[in-house]
Amino acid sequence: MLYCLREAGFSTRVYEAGDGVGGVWYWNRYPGARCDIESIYYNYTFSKELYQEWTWTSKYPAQDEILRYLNHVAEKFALRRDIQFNTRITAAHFDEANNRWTLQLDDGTNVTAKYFISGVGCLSAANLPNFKGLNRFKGQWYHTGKWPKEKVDFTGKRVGVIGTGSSGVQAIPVIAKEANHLTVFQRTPQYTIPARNYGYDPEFIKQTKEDFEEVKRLMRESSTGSGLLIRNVSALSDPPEKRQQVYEKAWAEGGFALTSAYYDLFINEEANKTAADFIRSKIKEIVHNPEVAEKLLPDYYFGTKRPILDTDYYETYNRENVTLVDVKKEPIVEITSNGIRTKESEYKLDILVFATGYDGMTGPLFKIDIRGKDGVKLKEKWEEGSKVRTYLGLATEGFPNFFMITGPESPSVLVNMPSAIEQHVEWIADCLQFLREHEVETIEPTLEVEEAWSKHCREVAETTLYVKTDSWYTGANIAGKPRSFLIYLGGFDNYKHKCNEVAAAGYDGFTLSPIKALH
Ligand code: NA7
Repeated sequence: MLYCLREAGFSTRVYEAGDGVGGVWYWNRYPGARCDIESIYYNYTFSKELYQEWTWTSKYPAQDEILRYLNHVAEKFALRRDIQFNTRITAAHFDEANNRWTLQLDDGTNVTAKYFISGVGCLSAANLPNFKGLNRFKGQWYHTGKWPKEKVDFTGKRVGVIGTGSSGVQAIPVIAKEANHLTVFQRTPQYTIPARNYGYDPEFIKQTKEDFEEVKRLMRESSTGSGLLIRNVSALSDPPEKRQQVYEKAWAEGGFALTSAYYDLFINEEANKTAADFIRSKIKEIVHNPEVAEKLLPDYYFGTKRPILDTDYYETYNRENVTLVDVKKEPIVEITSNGIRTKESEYKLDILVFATGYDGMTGPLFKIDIRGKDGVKLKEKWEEGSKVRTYLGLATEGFPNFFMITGPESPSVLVNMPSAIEQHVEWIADCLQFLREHEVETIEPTLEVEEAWSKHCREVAETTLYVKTDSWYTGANIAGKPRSFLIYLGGFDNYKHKCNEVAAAGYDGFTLSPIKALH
């Protein structure tokens, strides 16, 4: 965003809570952290030169490699000079008297801006469940999303991990190899698929760089925003033996081959069951102890919590130094000075890892006291009637000149994030140039288009199985959070087309107030 706005001649300042760039890849330094989108699609496409000069080492690179890439980008485009690090924005209020945003920084100073653009991400507000007694714990404890820069040494330690989402599933096998003993506290068992990561060979990289235009086209024009193509075949049209072969091949290939094997896995219960049964059979095959395997069997619709890619996750439960505790059957009562006490026992721990996820989508925005016209708080607007309402996930009525990169009700986390980010960034940059050229003072969507977009988002979500499962996509992982499906599921290509149409029609659905109207 900074690069685009600078290129367009806008005076731009970025505020960042961390002491470096990288966002999610800056904070998530936990052991085993890596991307689960193929690296050749997990980068920017705005610069061909950047694509040619950066070489990924493997299909799913680890966190430190992605962070190096983002630092390289910051360096190459001299971005740091306009970023103020170690600074959190605590409040952002729109002042109607002069149509400006006042941003309050945590160092006590204020800044004024015509436009306020949020790049806070979808998963940056860590969820630390309110367990009784954490303050008494004598050991060290960490949240995966706020991992320290210094290496945490698990050698010889008794470690507890709470949570088995993407973060827990990545961390657990790595910690198990180092720790004296690992106890995993699982609330919901997950479906995870082997990543089968491998190092890229130079010939493949050379070819990919030559194919940059095609990579860019797939990232910008496909329904997933990446090279992952969903097969246009129903899981129910193949006879069971054929389907089994398809799943076996996808399992052997690893990655999201299985999720994209049939187009109806996430919309049809029967189709979904075929994939869910297949993965459950794999769990029973891999895990030697049948009682442990039983605890690991998920029973919700496959894929309706974020599908996970792992390296040796289920295999880890065959290790002698790993214990699995099912906290639905044996709830955590409290954290003691020595560990965790459940209804049935006390587990002595030296280190406790919270892999308990995030207050997704709206959480990062609500950490800032955002107030629009008439002093209305964004949180209050979106909690009224339990309804988040945005237009295209880019803007919201009553909050003029405020834009969200990958905001709620955009495709964001359910497509390739770098593609989603670039598309929003370019749309916003184009919009700001249009406003400047047409001497527009403020822009905000009408209530009518916003209501229609939110309704459309909900209707699309309701045609899928996603809405039938409690997950962070629906807000169900946070106590008291209103339920609404916060992501647009209609496909990145369709979504982008809609955004482009709106722009081409002179920002149809937005109210544009001319500068002269002020005088
Ligand atoms: P997730 O996917 O939200 O996983 C969080 C995990 O923590 C999940 O297993 C939760 O169980 C568990 N959890 C949360 N609160 C508790 C409490 N109070 N007690 C026990 N267990 C709890 O977060 P991740 O960081 O793993 O991944 C986030 C995203 O990053 C992921 O979707 C990818 O897009 C990348 P639950 O399932 O809610 O029962």
